[in-house]
Amino acid sequence: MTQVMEKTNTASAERVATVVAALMENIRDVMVQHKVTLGEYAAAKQYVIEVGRADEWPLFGDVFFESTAEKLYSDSLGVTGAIEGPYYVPGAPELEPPYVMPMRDDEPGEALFLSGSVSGTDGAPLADAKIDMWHNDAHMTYSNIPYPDNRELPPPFNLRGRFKTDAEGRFEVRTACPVPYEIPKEGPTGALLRAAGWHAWRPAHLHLIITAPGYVPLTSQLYFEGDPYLDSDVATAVKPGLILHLEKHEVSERGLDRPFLTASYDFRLARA
Ligand code: MBD
Ligand code: FE
Repeated sequence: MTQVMEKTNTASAERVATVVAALMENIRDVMVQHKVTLGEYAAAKQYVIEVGRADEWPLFGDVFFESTAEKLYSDSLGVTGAIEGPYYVPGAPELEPPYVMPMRDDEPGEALFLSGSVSGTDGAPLADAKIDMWHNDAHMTYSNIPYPDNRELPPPFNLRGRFKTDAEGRFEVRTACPVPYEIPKEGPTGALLRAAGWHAWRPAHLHLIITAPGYVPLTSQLYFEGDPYLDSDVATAVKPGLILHLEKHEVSERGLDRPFLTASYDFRLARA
């Protein structure tokens, strides 16, 4: 059994010495293998300067490297999680049941009821587990996030909310079903994707952080079957176990005057 990994924002001096040495050696190896020119070195140096100037290191890091660290971490715990990504904002509104995500009266997108449960990896249902969920709107925009194209933002904390499991460890929340998401392309991260010939899409996804006393917090994402980007997520963060089956309901029930979707997922948390 591998040792459970720490998630705190630290790195020991010993690890830094080991990992940084390996990193530098690997970069030099690539330079030698590909006979990188001085001009290419200068362009690369300018490129990383631009990433910093555009304040895109959070985006760049989470798109290209977070999934690798996340998989090592989740595997060490025996859980199925996914990357947090760059757009989590703490302090989202605490919802009251029946849970409906904060949204505009005319919020575009199909109504989605996400239901499910939270339990320990041992199967114990977790009552009062906290779920913090956030996702983009139908215009591919996250609330509270300044975009490089200075687009108009939805109201603060739109489609960001916190809710809890009931006494049986179950929950249901209504939201506006997210759509595939193209990461900002105007900045240096987008320029690199273009240069490499890669698209900038993530499949439609919900972000969630689940916490319960005595358990290790779980950061995860949920995706939807049939999404065109499941196999080519720019952030390489899709895991088969996180893809939901969407049930379409044509009849109007639940007080909604239009068709809606339902999906369900059971979260499993490792003991702390
Ligand atoms: C996102 O919404 C996201 O989830 C990731 C990983 C990167 C950029 C935007
Ligand atoms: Fe996201």
